[in-house]
Amino acid sequence: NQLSAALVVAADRNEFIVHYQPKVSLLTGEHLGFEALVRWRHPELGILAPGRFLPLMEGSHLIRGMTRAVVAIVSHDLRAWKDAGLIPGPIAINLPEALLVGEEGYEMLAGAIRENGLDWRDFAVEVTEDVFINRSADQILGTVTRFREHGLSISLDDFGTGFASLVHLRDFPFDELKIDRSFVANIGTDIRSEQIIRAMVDLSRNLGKRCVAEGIETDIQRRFLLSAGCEIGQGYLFAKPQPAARAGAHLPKRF
Ligand code: G
Ligand code: G
Ligand code: NA
Ligand code: MN
Repeated sequence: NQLSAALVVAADRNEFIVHYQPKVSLLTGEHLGFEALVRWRHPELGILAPGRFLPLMEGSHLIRGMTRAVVAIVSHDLRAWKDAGLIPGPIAINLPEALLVGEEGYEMLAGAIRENGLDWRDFAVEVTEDVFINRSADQILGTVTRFREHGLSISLDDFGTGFASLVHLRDFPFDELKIDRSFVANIGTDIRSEQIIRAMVDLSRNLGKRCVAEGIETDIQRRFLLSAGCEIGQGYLFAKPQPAARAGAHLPKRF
């Protein structure tokens, strides 16, 4: 269709942009880092969310070009923030399956770090559960292990909604588990969602992983998560995903 045709040239036309959403301490509100979230600035339709176009890219090389654009934009913004004495924290890139198998994803980040004088720890990587539809933990272990050897943190995203089984939790060496916002949305109304959140927090703690909750919109949700033992979160309660200029406005400064 028409959207797919326009998508083919979107990367070359610099139509992909990045919004940043902070990860914060649920106790103090302290800024801990960002997640980079891609948007497509479509020439006629305006800014489109990933739900509108990522599905059209699945299994195609286009997602690699898009990710390359995201990494370039994030590297540029990281450089500018660091040069201004700001502390953006690690910026998490959502890496698609296509870039977790083979060398390309690793080389993409390594190249961006080299070219912009950045550090590995300026980045983090998020992997959605869905990579395990087609891949075993084994098949992405090489790339993930190399990232981790540089001290870069790996998150397992959208936990509890997709295809990650307990076997993946056992065999896949990640650092952070992200509780999907569908569970968080039900805090206060659905006791089962609350019990599942408690179990996920306990599971991540027992495995020695950090736990991050997504989609926190209310103080009731924030306080429930803290009481369950989850100490890091993202959501509209703190900040929506925003362009760099606005996202950078409240960053801690180096003295
Ligand atoms: O930005 P939004 O809240 O609409 O994000 C929806 C989903 O799109 C998120 O779950 C996220 O995993 C995915 N997503 C956002 N940015 C990127 C990106 O740069 N690359 C990939 N592969 N997925 C992304
Ligand atoms: O797919 P992933 O979970 O990585 O992306 C997060 C998505 O959730 C983004 O599309 C972002 O815009 C959205 N999001 C972030 N915070 C909130 C929130 O507090 N409430 C809702 N409903 N969506 C959120
Ligand atoms: Na993500
Ligand atoms: Mn997520």
